[in-house]
Amino acid sequence: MSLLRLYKRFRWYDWVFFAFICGLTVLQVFCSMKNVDYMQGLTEAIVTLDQDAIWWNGGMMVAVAAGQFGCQVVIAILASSMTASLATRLREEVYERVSAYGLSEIDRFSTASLITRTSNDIENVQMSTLLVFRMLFSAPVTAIWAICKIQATSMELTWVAIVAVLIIVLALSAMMFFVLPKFKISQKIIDRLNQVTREGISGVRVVRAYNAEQYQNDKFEKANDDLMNLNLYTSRIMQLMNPLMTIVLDGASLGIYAVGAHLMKSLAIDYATIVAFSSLCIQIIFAFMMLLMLFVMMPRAMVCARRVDEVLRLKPSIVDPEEEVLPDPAIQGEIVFDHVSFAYEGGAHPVIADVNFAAKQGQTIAFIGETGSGKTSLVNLVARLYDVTEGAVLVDGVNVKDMKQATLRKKIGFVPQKGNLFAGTVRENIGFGLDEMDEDTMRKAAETACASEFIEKMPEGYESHIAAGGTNVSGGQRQRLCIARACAIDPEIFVFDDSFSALDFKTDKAVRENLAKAYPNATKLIVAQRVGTIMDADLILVLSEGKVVGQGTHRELLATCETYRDIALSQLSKEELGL
Ligand code: DGT
Ligand code: MG
Repeated sequence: MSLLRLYKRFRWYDWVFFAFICGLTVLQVFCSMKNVDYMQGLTEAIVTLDQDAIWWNGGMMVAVAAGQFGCQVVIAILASSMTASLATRLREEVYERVSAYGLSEIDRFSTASLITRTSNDIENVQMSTLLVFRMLFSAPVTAIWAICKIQATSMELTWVAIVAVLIIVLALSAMMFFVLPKFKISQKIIDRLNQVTREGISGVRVVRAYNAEQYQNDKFEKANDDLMNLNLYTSRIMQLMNPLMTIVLDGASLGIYAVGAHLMKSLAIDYATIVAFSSLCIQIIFAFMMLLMLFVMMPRAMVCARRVDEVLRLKPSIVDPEEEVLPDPAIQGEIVFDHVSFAYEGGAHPVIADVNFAAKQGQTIAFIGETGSGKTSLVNLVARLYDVTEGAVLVDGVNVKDMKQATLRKKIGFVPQKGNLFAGTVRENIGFGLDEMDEDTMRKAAETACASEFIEKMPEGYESHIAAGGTNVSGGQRQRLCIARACAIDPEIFVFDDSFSALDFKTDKAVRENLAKAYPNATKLIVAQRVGTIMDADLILVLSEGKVVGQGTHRELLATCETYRDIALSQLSKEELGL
């Protein structure tokens, strides 16, 4: 079923190609049957030493063989182009679908599995579809045509053919019984291998630091060995196919000549008929083998198809509304949390419970609280990376669910807690996602983030290369580049999720002052660990286990909120706090 659903991606012209393939298949089988006739004629001619007939039949055999070859070439070209374009379309669609997924859907499949599904699984679907197009039609046509032809010859010889086919069917069914269950689990093992490989490579620093190479290697070897054993098992069984086929074909020929010789003695049949019969018999056995091979290959293709189809059918949970509510252009940078609660999918407890606050344009709102108190989860809701479970998040007076995601995210300069950079130049990273960025915007962004000084010291300045994930710059530099990236879009709202933690106190202060100066009208949401970073905020929310336990300015909180006072006193002296 899943396979058929994937086949819906074939375009109309693919079906025209398919019709051609069917037509050519019939033509090809016709040629091969004609070949047998001419072979029979040739044998007769050789027996009777009829020179003209030898030339005529020999020539015709070459001609029909050429016709058959031509058909096969065209079928192969059509079928490969159909399946290759199907695979391309599927990959494109899967990639687009995965890009549209929210974080919760990606968690559900796991990254490694999504990669196997986009690459290996689609490839399997492609290869087996190719096989289907080339065999599914031609094998039965050949078999039926050949059977009709041999029936007229002799019952005794027909029995030899039937026995040979029965042996093939039985042997292949036994083979299927052993390999099919293995094919079904192979994709899971490939998923695991991918996961271990990814983990080992991306976590290489930690692996080194903990001398865990052997531990990781063992994990890899286990997955690798599992895959090897499975492949060995299936390919050993499949390899039995070749000798088996030779034995059956030779046995059938032998049987036909033996029975034929017997029949010839009683003059019921001539030698040429036996030659033709043996050739037809081989074609029938071959056709059955191909059909059964298809049955062996198809279950694996179906497993792969189901896995691809699963990805395509899972609708992203975060989608654009049918009708967008446009915010009033006069309102900018306003954020309201109206009784917001949020729980992760599968999580037992809400990680955000009944949070209320409102931010006006240009204000700075800060969030502080122990680790795991839900700060990241809270600011993720502003950019609608997850949807709230209860209540509503309003940006510029409109519920974020009623806004197109692109409209919403254009307003927000988001600096995630785990800053990620992409392979490319510094310029490309700062202008990430922008169609174009002029020199001034880039420099202003870099200067605001205090990044210009170290960028200019790099050998090629703004054209210097950044490695994937930003692994060739320091943690603080990475944070500053992420801040610059947010500045470059000149947003209405900034979200800084713990973005100042890797900066020294001086730079931390400088960046905040630059931001206030360069983007005075932008609303700033700041998650911070250091009280010093947020002391001047217009509103501070103190979070504990997802609940707001204090809300107000620094002064107010010092007076009223015990949790805040504890945090503040653990970092600054009484004098510094003015107590
Ligand atoms: P931090 O960054 O260490 O200071 O901590 P917060 O305050 O940013 O905490 P947050 O929002 O990352 O996590 C709050 C709780 O939610 C915590 O108990 C772990 C849980 N949590 C975080 N991310 C996920 C997730 O992706 N899935 C699930 N199921 N739970 C998560
Ligand atoms: Mg966090």
